[in-house]
Amino acid sequence: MAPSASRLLSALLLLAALADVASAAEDLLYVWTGDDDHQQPDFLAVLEFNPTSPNYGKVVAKVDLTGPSAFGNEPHHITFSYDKKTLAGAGIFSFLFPFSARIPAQEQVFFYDTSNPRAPTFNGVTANPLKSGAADELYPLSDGTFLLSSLGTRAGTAEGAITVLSATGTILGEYPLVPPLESFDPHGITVREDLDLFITTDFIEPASALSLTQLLFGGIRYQKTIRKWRLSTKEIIGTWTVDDKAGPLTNYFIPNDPYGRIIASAVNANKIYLLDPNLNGTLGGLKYYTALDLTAAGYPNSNPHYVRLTQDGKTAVLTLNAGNKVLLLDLTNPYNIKIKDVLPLPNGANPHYADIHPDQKRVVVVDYFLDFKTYGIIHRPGDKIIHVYTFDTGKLIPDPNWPNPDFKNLFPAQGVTNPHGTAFYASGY
Ligand SMILES: [Ca+2]
Repeated sequence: MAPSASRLLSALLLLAALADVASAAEDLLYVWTGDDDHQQPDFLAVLEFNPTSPNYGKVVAKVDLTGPSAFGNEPHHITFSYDKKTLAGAGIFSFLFPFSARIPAQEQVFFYDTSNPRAPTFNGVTANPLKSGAADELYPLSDGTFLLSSLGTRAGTAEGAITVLSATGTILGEYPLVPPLESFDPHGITVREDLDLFITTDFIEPASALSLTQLLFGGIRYQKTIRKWRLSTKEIIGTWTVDDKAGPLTNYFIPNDPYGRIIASAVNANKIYLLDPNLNGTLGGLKYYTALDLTAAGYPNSNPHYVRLTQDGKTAVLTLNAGNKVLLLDLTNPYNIKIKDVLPLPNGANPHYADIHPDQKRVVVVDYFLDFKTYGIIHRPGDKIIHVYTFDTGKLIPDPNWPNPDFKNLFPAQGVTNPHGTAFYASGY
């Protein structure tokens, strides 16, 4: 063999060896889970997510919270830090526990050490924002910090906050310094560091859904505002006012879109919006457009919740929480989103959270939203099943190897448990 061919062969063998390492890389699904009757600790479940493993969908680890704040948090959303060595999870009910006098001020955010991804640990690292309650979504920034959205104050009234947290639970700031006068109840967060922007959606005023205070509101107070922030200064620099009582829940920058446009779901308006942030005046103003009207499309009162985009920005998966469906969407023209496929779930499934795996072929859908029980008037307990669908064929197809773990009975010692937010630990992508 000529020397050049020999070198080529060596290089190919090395590449093959590296490919083997990549295929052996970790592929795990973390599920932030609440104990339904609040009698056992809330916990993090780790499920095998490698589709070639005989243990695909089985429990790899279960890590309970410990300490006085371990109970009744109603685990909501979680995310990894940028380096994936820390997982931060928010408890949307943690702020209620001063009323129940379990402890004077329950911690609201919990940090797991994920240095060993198959055996994460909880070492008691927590955070408790001073100004805000109803802790909701977290977003990791490249400097190692997190942005946390909180829907309301410590009393559950309007004027939530965005809190900046370190990976060790230190509160680095609570924003904005001067809140908007009304309707500031942030839920969804989407960030483009390259544009120095982040966007938040004002969903509902939490107190309007609580038993103690709901009569003052006459029903759930859905908000109608979406905020444009400068990331570096954490200032609100613009506001979209969308349909009255729209209830914007989640929002995502279209990946790499030169116009910086955003897709947002509006629960009560039953619509998907396209938002134009008016970068350099490119499109002529801070405008929004109805990109998909679900009522007009034949899905009235369906409550769109999580909309997740593929990395090419051309496809999205959407959960209909009240409509009990999962939709596959074509975003080729983001001003006129088309429904490509509809996957019906049983009545009462209540799909809420969804996330697309980095492989861009599988989507996780979690059937649970919130069950306020005696605390309030939102009762969407779902069937507590986690689904996996493939969608790369243009259809939503249940993954035949995924065992559809049912959190009603997956952990018998806890009784019923409620899976909410998930996060992928997927190396090699
Ligand atoms: Ca229990």
